[in-house]
Amino acid sequence: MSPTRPRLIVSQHLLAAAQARIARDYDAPPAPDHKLTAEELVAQARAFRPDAVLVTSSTPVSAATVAALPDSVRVIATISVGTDHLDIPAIRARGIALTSTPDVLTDSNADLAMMLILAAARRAKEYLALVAAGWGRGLGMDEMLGTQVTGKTLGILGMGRIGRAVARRARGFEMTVLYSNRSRLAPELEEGATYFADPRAMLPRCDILSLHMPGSKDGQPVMTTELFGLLPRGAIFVNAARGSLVDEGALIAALKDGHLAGAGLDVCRNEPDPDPRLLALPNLFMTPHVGSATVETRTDMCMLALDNVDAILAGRPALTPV
Ligand code: 8YV
Repeated sequence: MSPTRPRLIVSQHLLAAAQARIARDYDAPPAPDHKLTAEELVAQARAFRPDAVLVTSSTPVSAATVAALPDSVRVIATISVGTDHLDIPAIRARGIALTSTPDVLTDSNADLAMMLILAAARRAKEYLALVAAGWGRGLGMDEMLGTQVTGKTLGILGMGRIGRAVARRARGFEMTVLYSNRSRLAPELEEGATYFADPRAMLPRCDILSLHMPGSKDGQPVMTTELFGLLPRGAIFVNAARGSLVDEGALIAALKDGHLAGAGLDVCRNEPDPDPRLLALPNLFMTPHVGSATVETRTDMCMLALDNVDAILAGRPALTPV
């Protein structure tokens, strides 16, 4: 008789390789054809009684959701590095193991942050619009000029794994790197970047500011009118972290009045329906939360989440516990 296979549900369809591994190793219902809401996740969990629940950052797991999960659930594995969609104390209080997928998405996210820096500084949205409209007329010597990136000063708010990966890339562009973080890093992790305990002291020196900190749970923004105001006129602002970090009204005002020359966002507050005022700005280059969206990285994220589930259900320690 074959041993009973562990039971698992997923909040959204995963990459084919991950779905094949699930089909091979688990009892699982067909993957959903849309991202499950928290209510749908709970309904499926109560009907199927899984040992493991795989979610992404698109499916919030609040205290109420945790309370409604059946006793069968032993592990929640989020396919994300961010955990702001999860009520961690509630998960812990129910004795459910929790894992995430750090490290495997660091490079992909840092690559995208560089793309946003370059796109925002070099007016990519306006150039694309011009070319899409047929181009039709050679630009003048002083027309539609962007901001040079090479050699500028980059400020990084949040110098964790991703912030440091952005700093490494910025050095390739001969940039001076400043950072602000809860605590100062060891010199081997700083790699020459200059630490500011108070971001307010760093911002006036930044030609470009990039956010790489976890999302704020209470929705309180880090970037307010006051903080945008501390950046020098003509600065570039980038956020590939979480939309909750930014007061979008303050960002829109700073982009409209030219205090910021441009911005690059991969995230916003009301995903996937951004404030239309953001989308209307010619100097805001935006991507749809795709920091980890490469074949390599999304494959690694799914496989790491499944490795974590395998470990926990086999009584071994998780590879990347939260
Ligand atoms: C994912 C993310 O795209 O890792 C994170 O925190 O936000 C992203 O990598 C996301 O989990 C997919 O919804």
